[in-house]
Amino acid sequence: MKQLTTLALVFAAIGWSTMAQAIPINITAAKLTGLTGGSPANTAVYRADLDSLGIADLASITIRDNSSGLGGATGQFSGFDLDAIILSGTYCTDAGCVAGLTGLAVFDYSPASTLFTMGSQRPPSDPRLFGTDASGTNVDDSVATLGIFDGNSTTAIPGADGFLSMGDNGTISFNLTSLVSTTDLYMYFGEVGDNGEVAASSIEISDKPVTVPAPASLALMGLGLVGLIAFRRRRFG
Ligand SMILES: [Ca+2]
Ligand SMILES: [Ca+2]
Ligand SMILES: [Ca+2]
Repeated sequence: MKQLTTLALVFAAIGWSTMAQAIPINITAAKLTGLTGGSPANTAVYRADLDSLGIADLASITIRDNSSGLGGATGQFSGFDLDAIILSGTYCTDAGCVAGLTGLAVFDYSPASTLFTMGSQRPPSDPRLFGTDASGTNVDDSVATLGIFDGNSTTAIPGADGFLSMGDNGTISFNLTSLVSTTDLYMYFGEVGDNGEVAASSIEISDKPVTVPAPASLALMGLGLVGLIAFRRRRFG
């Protein structure tokens, strides 16, 4: 019995240790005055002060849509419409100021560093969300241009351009290409349409990259947990 417990603990430990050890911090963002974007220009810009949050070096940023099907358009435009996300040492109080900034070159929008989990579409659904590639599962940055506040705030096709619609409950994580000191650092991001979808979303930063646990790690951890549960049931009835 003791050997069984040890084995279960070892499996559980291996499972946990191979998963991401990130310590995410939920952050709040302030809406700036004015709007920016392409044509029409209705991108609302938000600012988060990343200094003094307990993370010295920033490794990843995660945004989750949790607008629960409320606000904004349907189909391929469902959910949070991300125009751009940048990091800068410059403090801005209005959207126009942010649109003129050149953000730090630490983003890579390819699937290697940008992990997108699409949310669901509200009917009538389209084959894929706006701003995604042909597979529908990754960002197409030639459309979304996530480094530039240039979104056209329209659902007309043609016309819509320059943003990614994440779908209801969609998630996007950016693993930065190098660590960034959070001293005097600001994050700015834009929501196309300024139609309330950003208010319910959550934003996390972490000093560790975000990883998708490999199925083998999860299976191993599951095996360990099952072992522990079996042991506890036997022992405690
Ligand atoms: Ca939307
Ligand atoms: Ca853009
Ligand atoms: Ca929107």
